[in-house]
Amino acid sequence: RPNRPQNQSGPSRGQNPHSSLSLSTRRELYERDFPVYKQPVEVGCFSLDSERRFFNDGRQMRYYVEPDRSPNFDLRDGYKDRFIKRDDSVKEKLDHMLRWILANRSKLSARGTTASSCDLDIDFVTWRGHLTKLLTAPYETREGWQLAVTRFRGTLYISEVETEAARRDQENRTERHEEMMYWGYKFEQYTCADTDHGRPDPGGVLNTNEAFCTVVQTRLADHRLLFSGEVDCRDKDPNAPAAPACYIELKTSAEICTPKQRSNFHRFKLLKWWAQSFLPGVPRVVAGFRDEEGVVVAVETFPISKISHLIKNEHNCWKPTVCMNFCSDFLSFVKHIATEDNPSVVYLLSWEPRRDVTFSVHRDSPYCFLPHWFVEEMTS
Ligand code: 0WD
Ligand code: CA
Repeated sequence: RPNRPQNQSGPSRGQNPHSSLSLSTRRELYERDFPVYKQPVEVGCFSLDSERRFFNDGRQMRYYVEPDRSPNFDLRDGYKDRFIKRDDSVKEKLDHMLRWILANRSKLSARGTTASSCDLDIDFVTWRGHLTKLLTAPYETREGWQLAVTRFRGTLYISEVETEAARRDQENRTERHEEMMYWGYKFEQYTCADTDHGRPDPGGVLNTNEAFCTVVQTRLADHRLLFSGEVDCRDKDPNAPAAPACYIELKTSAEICTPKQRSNFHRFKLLKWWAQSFLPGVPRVVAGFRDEEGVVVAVETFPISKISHLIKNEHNCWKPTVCMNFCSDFLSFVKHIATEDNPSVVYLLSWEPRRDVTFSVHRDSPYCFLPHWFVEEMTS
């Protein structure tokens, strides 16, 4: 069954020939050999400044400064008075990536390599975060997703649509939860400097509009991928290996006090951490373990290549091969259903835990996400 849409009972036909075509997320269907996943190559990067303006360069890169093993960082410091929060009601969709593509079109080898051809030599363009959701879907029991797909000049663009449930959760967040979302960013401020010789400045203003994003190219089975992900910082040693091998992902997590907490950490948190960093080839996660008061009591490095060994003792645990094979089959499914090449057509793929992935087709609808400036520039 290589790379065919999976369906327990085989494709069946309703009134619309595709309306009952669906894709299962059942784990046992994806337990086969690990698919080909080419070493991701960084083809560029971009930065978003304190006002969320795009720059086609690495000006927002930060440098990791190793803290003490138990540094007692107070993650609550500055939440009330030195915090500028990105407006998450602004839906940016793929816009920053599309800007990067327009600025770097010549780097993305054109099919046939004639100067006039502007088709990208790529099957899928998306955010890394969307692919993370695909990798973890066979193990996800709480949150579903909706992904909008448009085929344009042979390339499939994938952009997330916020689900109703996610919007409700966002509106109903408690003050405690709001503050805890700040803790992850505060840990970054305690451990990152702006230059390779600089020191972190935990007394400064923390602005979550700022971001440094890597753009990588790779291949999963027969899918050529171009995606971008936000990178927290890099190794400050100028002799460190080239990107993405010099990058470091920073995380915070509740300190682990009981065997039950350790098991949950392995089964749920390490899955998300592994999927997110494995995709762009980021080799390590530095984790700050914090207590209930938001004080970092321990710092530990997790090499991504060791995570799958760490979890092998857990009963009924997640498997990297299931994640990658599901993602690969999902992308095959998308290629199969999203056939009309048209920037104003959206194939909406919807998934809820314990259900199959289903889809619907929308023409000139509010789901359209490729902006006119992109379509026009790519067509001219
Ligand atoms: O739905 C999304 N994920 C969208 C992301 C929609 C539109 C834009 N973006 C972009 C932003 O430009 C942002 O800079 O997301 C970028 C990050 O993308 P990603 O790397 O693909 O996302 P993900 O892997 O989910 O998150 C990486 C980090 C997070 O760090 P942690 O350690 O918590 O995983 O990016 C941050 C967050 O710090 N982040 C975001 N930043 C801005 N907008 C967003 C977001 N929607 N989601 C996560
Ligand atoms: Ca992070």
